[in-house]
Amino acid sequence: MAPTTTPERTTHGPAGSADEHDEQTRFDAIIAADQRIEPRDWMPDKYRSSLVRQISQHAHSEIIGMQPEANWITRAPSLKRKAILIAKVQDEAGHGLYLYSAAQTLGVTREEMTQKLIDGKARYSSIFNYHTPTWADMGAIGWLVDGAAICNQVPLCRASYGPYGRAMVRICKEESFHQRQGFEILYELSHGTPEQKQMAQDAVNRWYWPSLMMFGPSDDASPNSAQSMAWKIKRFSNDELRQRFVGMCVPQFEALGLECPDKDLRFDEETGQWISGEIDWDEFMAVLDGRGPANGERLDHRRTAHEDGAWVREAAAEYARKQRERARFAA
Ligand code: BYC
Repeated sequence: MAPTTTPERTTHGPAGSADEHDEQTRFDAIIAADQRIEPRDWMPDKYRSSLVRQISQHAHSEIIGMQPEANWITRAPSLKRKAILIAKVQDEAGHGLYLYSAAQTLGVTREEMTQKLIDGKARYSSIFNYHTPTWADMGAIGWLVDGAAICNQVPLCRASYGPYGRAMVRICKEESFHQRQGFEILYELSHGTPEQKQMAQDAVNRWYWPSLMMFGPSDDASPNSAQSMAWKIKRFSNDELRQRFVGMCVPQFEALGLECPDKDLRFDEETGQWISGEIDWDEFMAVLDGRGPANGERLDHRRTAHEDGAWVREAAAEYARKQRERARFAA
């Protein structure tokens, strides 16, 4: 596939020059006015690199995130469930592609991003390093993981970088369906036989805490938050969004008839908020360091899929070359 080139930049002067000062002033005014930075606009190098960091990690999460559910496509309990799950996993592939495209507008190539991922040098969401031993895990992923993703991603629809914010609008719409289908799987199980209800409870017990970790480290341990919020990439802090998610889950646990695995969860009358027990940050750090239950197999699988897909990339490149050649002869 054709590599993407760095979009033409509108900087007129060298670093520290009067021109660059004007560009910075213009950039700051766009951010202050809550307008959008577009690919050809001047932007500080650190804004660009921070966006590449976040958007590429987000894209990788969508792609690696296909694996825990793809594992259940052939084993889903009915044809209808299979069809729904296939559609959901395809949606995640689409999300990855929109996000890689958004990152490419910043001058990084798809090949570079993919290479970093398969070399184990790129991050992707911690949540996808856990196993899915039962059908109920499909429900827990849809309800909790997509639920947390929506909570985190709806504010990203207003991210100051245009291509990222616009990609997020469609992604969030699709995530809402995903969340509903997960809830529905769990609702059926929790209103089924005692064994089915127990299966639903066990899956929720497995996924609840890791889904809280999706929001990132606590605010005092989040090195990127302050700058990302000043640039209006992030609109809320990690803890604010995590708190919002916990508040959303409580009535839904009740509707499902399932128990929240957080035994220390309590309602604070003064703030009107649900306060969580302590998150196991050692577990979070271990998963980020590559020592989660499924880190190794997720990367191995991605690497193999990339190698198996080499012929598709070669065929596409050859087809594009022939098209160019034909166009040249025709001209
Ligand atoms: N997992 O300073 P912080 C989906 C890293 S997929 C791994 O707070 P930031 C779905 C962080 O990157 C949706 N790494 O960072 C798909 C940073 O590392 P570097 C996934 C994490 O960026 C299939 C360091 O820790 N969602 O929905 O301000 C099926 C310090 O953190 C995690 C997104 O990708 C983590 N959980 O805030 C079903 C959302 N948390 O780069 C569903 C987009 C933190 O400094 N991303 N790190 O080495 C974001 O919103 C933000 O990047 C985060 C972190 C809130 C995740």
